[in-house]
Amino acid sequence: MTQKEFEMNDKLASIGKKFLIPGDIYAFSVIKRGNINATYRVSYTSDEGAIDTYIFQRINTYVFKNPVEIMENIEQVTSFIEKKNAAKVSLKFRHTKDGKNYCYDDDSSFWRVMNYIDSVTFDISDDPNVIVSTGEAFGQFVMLLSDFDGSKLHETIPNFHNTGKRLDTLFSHESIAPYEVLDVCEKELRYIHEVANKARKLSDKFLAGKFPVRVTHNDTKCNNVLFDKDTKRPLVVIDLDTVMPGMAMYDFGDAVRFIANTCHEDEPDVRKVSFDTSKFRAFCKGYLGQVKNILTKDEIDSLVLATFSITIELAARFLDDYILGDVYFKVDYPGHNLVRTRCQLALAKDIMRKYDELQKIIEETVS
Ligand code: GN1
Ligand code: MG
Repeated sequence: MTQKEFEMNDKLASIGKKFLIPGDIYAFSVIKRGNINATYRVSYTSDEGAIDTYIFQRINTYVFKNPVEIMENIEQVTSFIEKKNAAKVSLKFRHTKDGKNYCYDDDSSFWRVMNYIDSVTFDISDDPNVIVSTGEAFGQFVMLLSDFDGSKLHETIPNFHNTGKRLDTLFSHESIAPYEVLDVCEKELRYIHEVANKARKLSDKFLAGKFPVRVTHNDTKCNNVLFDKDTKRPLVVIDLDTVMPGMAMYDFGDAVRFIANTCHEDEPDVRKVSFDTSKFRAFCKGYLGQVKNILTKDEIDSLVLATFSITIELAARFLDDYILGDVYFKVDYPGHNLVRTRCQLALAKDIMRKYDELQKIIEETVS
């Protein structure tokens, strides 16, 4: 072990003690999924020699200003779902001696620990069955929470999917950014300005009370669904940090922006980026199969615009973070947020080109 790994091992061991985990750490590794929190897979050996594995997460408190509220939301949502769905796998958080599902470390960092679920996840999949199943999993999530009283949830990141506000924030930072920074992203900013009114339409309408308020996941990337290794059936939806009241269409849009992209979210070669309509069709089949009788016609009619809007929203968030110097999203190299922006914009342009075709696929799937 390197010095750094030794230190991490000690840190994880001290957190494990707070969550009353018996035995000693046998191995740990960093899980590189997610752009915000730090996640570790940690295995313990008990005195009897058995190995138990857990997920440890340090919550990014720059992003989540009130992590205790997040844990309260998650507790409420997971227990509500568990009651309805008793036989299924569910996320189980460990508790400390004083009964809390989180702890603060000596350096005030915020930690939680949950059971490790033996499973697989997909960042990209060409398997239509996996894509249909991802749609089913997110559709079922909305359905299971359709009678949950959203007013009980904390709005942990206010205006999270308020596209208009996200764009205004970007434009206000643009107005004070140094020339050298603006010079490299001039084209990207120009396109975002061009489409801003279209992209903000749905979230403005939502804020005006014209769409139903649903309990939504708000981060529906396909790698937030755990699948059974053998059957490739979905086991559980994870990453409930951003569960809040919101628009159903944005959950749909966020999911297809990720799963129907022919590339990873941060593909540097934008010529490879396109929106795969057959993947879109497969996701629609799974998702709408679950929710078509719950969503209103107005919501269904807005699914394609939501897909475009959230793609622009993400581009705006990545670009804003690039301009601010990478304070929000984790980056692997300088300019990573600009690469992500360009990838999202290439995708948004392709969604625009295929707009009518996508609208038709929705109509065919619900009929
Ligand atoms: C962040 O860290 P992760 O992957 O769960 C972000 C999402 C973005 C996503 C883009 C709280 O989610 O909104 O869509 O990156 N989460 C937060 O990959 O901002
Ligand atoms: Mg997330």
